[in-house]
Amino acid sequence: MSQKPAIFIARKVFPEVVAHLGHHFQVDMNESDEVLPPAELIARLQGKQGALTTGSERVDAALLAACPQLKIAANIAVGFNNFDVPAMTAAGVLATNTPDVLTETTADFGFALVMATARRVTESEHFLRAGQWNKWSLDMFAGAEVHGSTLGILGMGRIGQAIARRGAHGFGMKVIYHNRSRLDAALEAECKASYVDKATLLAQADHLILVLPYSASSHHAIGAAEIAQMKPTATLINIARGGIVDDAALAVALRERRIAAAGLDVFEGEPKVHPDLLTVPNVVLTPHIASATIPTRKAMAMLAADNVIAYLTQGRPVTPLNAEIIGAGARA
Ligand code: 8YV
Repeated sequence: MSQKPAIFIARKVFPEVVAHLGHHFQVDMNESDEVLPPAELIARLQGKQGALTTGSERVDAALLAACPQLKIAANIAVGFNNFDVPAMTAAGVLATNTPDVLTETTADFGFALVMATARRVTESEHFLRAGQWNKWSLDMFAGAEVHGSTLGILGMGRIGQAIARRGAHGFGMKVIYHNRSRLDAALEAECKASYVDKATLLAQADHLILVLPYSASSHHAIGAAEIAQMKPTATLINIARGGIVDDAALAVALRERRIAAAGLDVFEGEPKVHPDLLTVPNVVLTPHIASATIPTRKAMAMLAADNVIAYLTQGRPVTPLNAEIIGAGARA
């Protein structure tokens, strides 16, 4: 009997996902769950045909050259800015991500941050825990209105649309959005969202939420100049990727109250957080947990596993990013 192909799981995943993969492959997993330095990742990938990765592992030309047996890297994330997709395509290595399974969960969390930020939930909790609450006052932690306000969405993919539906249908918000391409009329009507240019979005949003992918062109899409165009009463929410916001400029703007508040789930250089963000009170900070429910994280890991199984056993991945390599362009 021929040996099963070998694969590597770069971070610890749920036992049922390991078992599922084990039916088809010899499975090696990074049990420590520490982020492996590139050289160690390369060492662990020797002889492996497939890898399950997360946003913490970079798959680039150097890794691909050093791992000649690798045929697929399946990201356990919808975002894939940790992949150099052109280098993967050139090397004939398949890239996959996990769209759809996290859309509604991530949109829920976007709204959690809108609510927590506008209504000053964590700031007031810190105050209470610190024993500072000794009387009630009319304006105590008075925040911004959510229902009936204007929700601005930058990036109108699946998650942006799910946020728009929540805002329009659940909270009676006016929803405006800006995106590289405009949605078709039927989808705009269903989301009750109106397309505007970026300057209008910045000027009119009471709550601006970022849901666009990170790339060289979205680096610092929100910096000091953009923040200056926002209302002083506005809130800014980033559930997309670190680097889309200039965190240093945001910290200054929050300290000087150029905008009211921010809610951030992602950071430039995370898991490090800009020290100035840690000292301003009007920011809600969470450690990249927008998709973190047990069912969704299991679904994401399972979809990544299914991509590896489907590609290595039948050549037909579920959610490929560079399907054009399949066939003649793929590593043998
Ligand atoms: C992931 C995310 O959990 O899917 C994404 O793009 O940002 C999160 O859902 C994280 O990137 C770990 O891979």
